[in-house]
Amino acid sequence: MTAHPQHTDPNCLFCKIAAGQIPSKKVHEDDEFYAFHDIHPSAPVHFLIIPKLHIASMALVTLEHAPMLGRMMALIPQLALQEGCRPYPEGGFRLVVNTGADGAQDIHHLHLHVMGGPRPWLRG
Ligand code: DGP
Repeated sequence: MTAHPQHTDPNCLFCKIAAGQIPSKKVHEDDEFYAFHDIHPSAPVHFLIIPKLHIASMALVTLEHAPMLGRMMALIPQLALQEGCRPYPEGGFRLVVNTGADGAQDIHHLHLHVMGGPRPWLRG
């Protein structure tokens, strides 16, 4: 894969995690993406995947980001299996992108929650 120019925010917690300046339990890293365990897991498997490019929120995503975000989505199935989600269709996982204050977004660096593992962690 070719190297991509990266824009990071020195004050952003997740930029610091992706740069290794703050420790995390790494799930995956490549030129463009970093995935790590959520510090407060809500499911037996719960990790976050982020672009290294600093985008503050899903609300700020544009068409320009679409190819990169497509590559990020395409990584998720293999990482979910690697982290212990059971195979589809009996298993699977849930993806969540909290967006803005009304969407309960606490960390302002775009991230996808990947959550799975045997229920009953998820009701309904
Ligand atoms: P939200 O912005 O609401 O989608 O949630 C942010 C998530 O990030 C939350 O589930 C907890 C996680 N988180 C916050 N700070 C840290 C941290 O320093 N390390 C790790 N691994 N996860 C964190």
